[in-house]
Amino acid sequence: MPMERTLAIIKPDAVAAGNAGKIISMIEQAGFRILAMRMQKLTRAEAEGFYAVHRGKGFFEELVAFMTEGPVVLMALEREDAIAKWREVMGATDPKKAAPGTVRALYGTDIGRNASHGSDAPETAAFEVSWFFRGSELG
Ligand code: FUP
Repeated sequence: MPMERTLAIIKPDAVAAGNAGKIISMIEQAGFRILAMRMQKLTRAEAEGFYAVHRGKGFFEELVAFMTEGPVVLMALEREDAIAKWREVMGATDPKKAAPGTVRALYGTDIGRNASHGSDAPETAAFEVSWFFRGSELG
C-alpha cells in the first residue's frame, strides 16, 4: 500500500461538545501521522468552496450554515491507504448507520451533524488538503 494523504475535519458539533481531543486520539491510535493541524472558524466562502461539489443540492445551505457555526479542527493526515482508513475510522455518513465504535457512531447526531469529514478519493484529497494547507505546512 502506498503512503497517502487525506483531509480530516472535526466538525463544529464535535468541537463544541468537547470531543476533539478524543477524535484526535482515535486518529493517532489508528496509525496516522498528523502532518498539519489548525483550529479555526470557517468563513462562508471557505465552506462553500470546500463543498462546491454539493452546490445546488437540497442540503447545501444547511451544510454551509453548520460548517460555519463554530470552530472546526482541520488536519492533513498521512499513512498507508489513508483515505479509506480514515473513512473506516469515521464510519458511515449517517451516524445511525455507522458501525459501533466509529467517530460518527460515537459523536455524530444525524446525517447533517456527523462530527467529522474525510476525503473520498485521491483527487478530492489533493484538492481538500490544498484548500486549507500550503505545501510548506505539510513537512
Ligand atoms: P461524506 O463523504 O461521508 O462526508 O458524505 P457526502 O460527501 O455524501 O456528504 C457531505 C456532507 O453533506 C455530509 F457529511 C453531511 C451532508 N449531507 C447532508 O446533510 N445530507 C445528505 O443527504 C447528504 C450529505
